[in-house]
Amino acid sequence: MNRSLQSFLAQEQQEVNAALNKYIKQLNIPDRLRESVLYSIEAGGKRLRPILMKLTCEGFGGDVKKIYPAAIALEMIHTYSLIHDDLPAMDDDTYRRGKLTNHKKFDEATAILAGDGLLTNSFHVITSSDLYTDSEKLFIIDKLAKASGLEGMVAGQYMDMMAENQQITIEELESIHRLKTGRLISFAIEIGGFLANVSEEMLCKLKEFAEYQGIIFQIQDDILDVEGEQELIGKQVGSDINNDKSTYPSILGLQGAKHYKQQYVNQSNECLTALDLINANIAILAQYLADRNQ
Ligand code: GRG
Repeated sequence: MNRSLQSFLAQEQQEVNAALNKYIKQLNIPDRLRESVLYSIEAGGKRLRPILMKLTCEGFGGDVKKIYPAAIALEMIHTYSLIHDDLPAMDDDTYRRGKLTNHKKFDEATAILAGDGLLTNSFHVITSSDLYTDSEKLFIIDKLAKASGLEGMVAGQYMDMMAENQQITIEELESIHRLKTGRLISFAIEIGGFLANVSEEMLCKLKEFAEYQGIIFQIQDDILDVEGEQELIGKQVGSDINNDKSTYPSILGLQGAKHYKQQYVNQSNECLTALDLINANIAILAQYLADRNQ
């Protein structure tokens, strides 16, 4: 990664972390539950969704300060989804981001409640903000609930669980990930545009770009899993990668998945040229996300 992008991302991550900590630390939470929430919040997430929101808002000339409550809410929902995804009833994982998962560090009940609390309070971050008008609050909450709820990420997670150990087509895989991973990424990009007051026409094009970004993000995630696994096998180290699930490389092969991703990158780039952006930062981030190595 180029050094200026690396330091830019580090600086943005710090700003998001500070805003998240500030919100959570002023809440009156029982000690152990607070510890559990902060454990996952402070576990070193990349904060890519808030950064996507910020650069989209900035790219349309918006006031970037306005993204923080929506971005913090989004990251809280993302964190809840990871805590619950790791539970024994779901993926039953021991490690996340190189650390023990929340339920392994604390206990299952605490991890479930930490996730529940993050989800519920994400809406409070928005309602309690003085940066938004009432109608902006309503718009953001409506979009966030739809993106994360029963017709969004939760549906995608359910479909993913049901597809375990099943042969599925690339179209079925894609419809899972459009919901499971794509909807929160799309929310980030759309709200970045909304807060910069983009026109209806631009918002429509932006949604198309956002959908491509969600898919590209997931394909790259799957590619990184395979490459990581190959590296471990090369070093003769045991790997605990879950092979019960279909992925882009398991259906298309590693090279096929890379080629498939490139087609989406090309379509995403076409969308970008149709957007009235005042700088290239979102394009630089999109390129980085497509090629990221972590
Ligand atoms: C439990 C309702 C519920 C949903 C869980 C997001 C999700 C749905 C599961 C996570 C499983 C997974 C590995 C999905 C692949 C893409 C993804 C969302 C990866 C994690 O996002 P990053 O890379 O994570 O942005 P960090 O750790 O950087 O925050």
